[in-house]
Order: sequence, then C-alpha cells, then structure tokens
Amino acid sequence: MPELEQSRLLRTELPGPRSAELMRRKQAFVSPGVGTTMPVFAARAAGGIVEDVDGNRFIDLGSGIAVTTVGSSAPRVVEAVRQQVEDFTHTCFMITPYESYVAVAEALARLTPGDGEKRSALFNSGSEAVENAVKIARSYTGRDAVVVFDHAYHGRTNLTMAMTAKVAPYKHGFGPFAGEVYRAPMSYPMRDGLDGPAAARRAISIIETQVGAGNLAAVVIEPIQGEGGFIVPADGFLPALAAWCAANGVLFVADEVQSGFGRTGTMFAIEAEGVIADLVVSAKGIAGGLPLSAVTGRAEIMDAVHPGGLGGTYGGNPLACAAALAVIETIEADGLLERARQIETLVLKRLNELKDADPRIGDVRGRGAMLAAEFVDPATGEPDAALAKAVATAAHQRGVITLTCGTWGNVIRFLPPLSISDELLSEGLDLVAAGLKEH
Ligand code: PLZ
Repeated sequence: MPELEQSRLLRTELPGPRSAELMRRKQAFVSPGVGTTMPVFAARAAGGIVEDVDGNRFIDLGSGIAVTTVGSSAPRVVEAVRQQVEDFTHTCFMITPYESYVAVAEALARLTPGDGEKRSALFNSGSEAVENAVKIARSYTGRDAVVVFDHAYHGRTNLTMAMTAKVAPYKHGFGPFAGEVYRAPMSYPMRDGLDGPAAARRAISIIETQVGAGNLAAVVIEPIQGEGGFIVPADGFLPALAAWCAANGVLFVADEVQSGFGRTGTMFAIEAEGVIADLVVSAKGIAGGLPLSAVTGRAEIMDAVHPGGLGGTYGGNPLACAAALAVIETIEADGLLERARQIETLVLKRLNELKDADPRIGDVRGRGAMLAAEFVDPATGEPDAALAKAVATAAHQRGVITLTCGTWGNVIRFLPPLSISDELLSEGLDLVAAGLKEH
C-alpha cells in the first residue's frame, strides 16, 4: 500500500458514489441511534489526512474525537500491533496474564503526576474506566456519593449517563439513572466571570450543603471539559477543589479521557496547574485507536478493592497494550508534547485573529491541540448553535473534518493529530475561516 499522500483532495461531490452507497447500507442495517458527523466512509488515515472510499482526502482536525493523537496508523503502533497479532490476540489477563499489560501499568505509574507507589487497572472504554474509578473510590472511602459538574461528559453507560450533564442526545428516554450522583457548578470563565478560587468556593458550598463531605466518595472532573464545550476552568479552580478534597477525605478523580495522553501539551492536563489527582482516568489517546482505558492511583487506594473485584474479559487486551506502549514511545521519542504546544500557538493565533474580526466568536480557548471557538449572538452573548453547525458543515464540504461540542452545541473544537503538518493545519483553518465568512 503506497503512503497516504498528505494533501487535501476533493475528487467527487460529497458524498461520492461509494460513500453514498455505503450510507444506504448503513441506513438499512445499522441502528439509527448511532449517528455519523460526516457523510463519507473512511478507507485509510495517516498523518493529518483521512481518505474516503471515493479517494477524497480530508484534513483531519478531529482525530476520531481525540483518539489518534500520535496519528492514525502511526508506524510504531502498526508494527507493535502486527507483531502482537502474530503472537497471540487474547488470553484474558485474568486467566493467563502477559507482560504488556504490566508494562502499561508501569508506564502509567511513571507518567501520571505524583510520586510514590501507584497501581493501575485496565479496561476497554472511557466510560468503563470512569465507572471503575467510582467503584474504587467507593471501596476505599466506604462512602457512596459522587460529585460531577455542569457541562460534564463521562460516558453513556448507566452510571456514566447519570454523571453526564447533557440530556440530548445522551440520556433522553434512557433512565432511570444511577443514584448518588450530584452536580456542582463548573468554572466557566467566559460565562460566569468568576476567578478560580471564587468558582471553587461556589462549588464547594453547594457540595457541603447539598451532599455533605462525609457522604462523598469522589469528585470527578474533566480538567478541561470535552463534550461540554472545551471549557477551561479559571486558574486556581482545580487546585482549590483538590485541596478541599484532600482536607475532607474525598478522592479527586481526574477524567483525562479526552484531555490526557499529550493532547494538551503535557502528558495530563492537570499538570498545567500542578494538581495531583487521587485517581486518573485515561482512554482515547492512550492506544492510538485501539480500545484501551485505565484507572491509575496511589497503591493504598487501589489496594482497597478486594482481590477479583475489578476486571472484564477484554480489559487490557494484548493488542491494545502493545499499541499503548508504542504510543508512549512515539510521544516521547518524537517530542509530541512539544508538538502539541506548537499547534496551540499556531491555532490560537489564527482563532484569535478570527475572533478580533468577527464578534460572533465569543471566546477562543483551550490548550495544546485541544482548542475551540465558541459562537454567540454578539448582541446578547446567547449561544449560536446554528452558526457553529453551519461553519462545521461548510468545512466538511471543503474537505476538512471538524467537530462541534458544547452544552448548547455552539462550539467548534479543534483536535488535530499531533502528526499533522503545519501546512495542512493552516489550510484547514483557512477553510474554516472561509466557511465562517460565508455565513
Ligand atoms: N470521559 C471526558 O470525553 C468520551 C464521546 C462521544 P468512551 N468522549 C466522546 C460520544 O458521543 O459518545 C469521553 C470523554 C470523557 C469519558 C468519555 C467516555 O469514553 O470511550 O466513549 O466510553
């Protein structure tokens, strides 16, 4: 197979004939509950390009929702998985363990913030790992309650649906939801105007009066919220919350599913504020597209769970573990944390120029290669979801994969793979800007 050419190309109308035919088959056989953002079907992906089945090549500003951080089909990942698939595909770690699972846990102990002995448990999806973090926190503290935040996204399983804030499409009609989940106000600088310590006091006051520290097992928070709108809390919010948790015997759980693994220019987003979480949840970028997730924490916390209390048939599957080890090697050997910071500089500059010229962009924010623009009605500051959708769709039609997010759907997020070139990144942003101009 020749290398995938790193340039945008529109050979057919979108969708092309092959994609259109596959979409007809999808409609006939795939549950409509599973939606798709783009009307085209993927054939190959690498670097900063996704090629569809009609030979169109798209600039990838989404990384399959922050998963292919090292690139899709990154060479070390491909080679590691190829070798592993020849050796064995599965034995079940709970039956006949294998080294790569242990090696991933060793790497997580080294890479997550905080010193001392740490242990990990591996799972398949982000939701599954979040659920397990709650199980571990309950086991360790002997308490039931869990606090999450406005705009939070933690998954689609029963417990994590309860933890996710937004009803449509994630929760509508799917209740009843798990109990003992409480919601506190998030720091949202653009909209609440509070500094970090003040936003933390507001949240803590609600937690103390409506939940009670003595009932609370864990505070679970995304250090930069993902689906909820790439909301970066004000400086000092996370440290103040973490300090309150420490003082009250409550575990501070960082859901780094979207923000972790190099995405924000540090291995984990909490590092930017010097916060050490009791439990860190990893997924998405950890294994370059293979399904893998992890909960990592201090030994005394992880050891509270009774033997056999955690697991699952596929958790820490050998192919996924081989991929994760190759991802870590790639981030470290290729200087990808630095690359994420370069991407931040390039993209923020462009987005801020756009914002200065167009008051419909109410805010530009994010870190590393996790960046966003929030669209508003300039007169009222009200969210403008229609504009975000129109700009994203215009980008799709020009051959750029962009994703929206946000409680009100009015945010366009930029999550390029760190393997993208500056040229493709700039071209992608030019095309987004051109789409904005037309609307
Ligand atoms: N925690 C912070 O971002 C997944 C979900 C897309 P899973 N985000 C993308 C969708 O519409 O389903 C996510 C996340 C954070 C947990 C999760 C859940 O991870 O691997 O999708 O289960």
